[in-house]
Amino acid sequence: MDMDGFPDSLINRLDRARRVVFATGAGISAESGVPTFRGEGGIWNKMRPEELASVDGFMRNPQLVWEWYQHRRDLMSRVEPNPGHFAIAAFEQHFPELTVITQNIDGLHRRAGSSRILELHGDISRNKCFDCGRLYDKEINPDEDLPRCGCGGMIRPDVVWFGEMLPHDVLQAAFEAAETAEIFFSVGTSAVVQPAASLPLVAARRGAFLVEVNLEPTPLTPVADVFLQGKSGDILPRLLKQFESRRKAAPGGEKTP
Ligand code: BV8
Ligand code: ZN
Repeated sequence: MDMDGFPDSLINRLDRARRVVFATGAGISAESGVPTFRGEGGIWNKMRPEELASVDGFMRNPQLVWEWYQHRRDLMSRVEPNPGHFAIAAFEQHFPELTVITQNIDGLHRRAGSSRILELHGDISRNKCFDCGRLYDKEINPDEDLPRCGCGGMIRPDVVWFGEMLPHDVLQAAFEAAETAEIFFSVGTSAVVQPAASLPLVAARRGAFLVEVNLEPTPLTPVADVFLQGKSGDILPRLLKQFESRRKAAPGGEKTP
């Protein structure tokens, strides 16, 4: 164990790594004030996800689904990225290939400065037509008649609901990144929603060093090479700091990727 509590096995690998993946879930945004889905205060403790984050739920009650998304959209427009997001963005300068694969729809990785981001489940700030997929940039007021696209289709949030396929190109890029990663970080996810939950397993099978950063153990923990238990907004900046100070102290100092 190094002085700051991170195992040498991790720091040494980070020192040699070229291809690193950070795969994140709702937990990384919790310290920004965005509620998670499960666990303490999770939004799914109060309602069933199938009612609001599914095609059937939307078709059954589009007004209610829009109210839920408008509420979450308003909340996400008022929050800021936290030190966990910023640390991942800062790690980018140290590796030739750093890919962020996020299940989150809050756009906080982009606002923190990460440049290669794969949004598996879409982005809450975008609306699209249910039928033709055309983006629709006007505000939606759930209290008024819901607008329709020129093709007659209903307008919905541009997010992936349960039972829906993920965007093919994004999912393909995510599996490619997982298959070639030397280090795969799983951060702030309960690791149950598929196909996102398969990515760390694909990476581990291909020989990646698997690091989990989470408040509590998950089904992935037994498979991880290192489990860093705690808040990502605390752990990731400390890991970055230790990694960078180790880099500076090394002969030849800063290593350019
Ligand atoms: C599909 C967007 C197929 C919308 C979301 C039975 C078995 C296996 C799979 C299935 C099954 N039945 C159905 C399925 C498939 C289903 C699925 O996986 N269901 C699960 C529940 C079993 N998946 C799907 O439907 C996917 N599509 O499979 O299509 C298909 C095939 C052919 C043809 C057609 C279709 C689509 C899934 C995407 C759903 N959309 N979000 C919206 O957000 O409104 S899912 C949503 O929930 C998120 O995007 C995310 O993916 C998921 C939540 O998970 P997490 O991010 O992990 O959040 P969670 O709260 O659970 O955990 C937070 C963690 O952080 C906790 O562990 C906590 O301890 C930790 N934490 C908290 N604070 C901190 C912290 N950690 C660190 N620091 C902190 N400060
Ligand atoms: Zn349309």
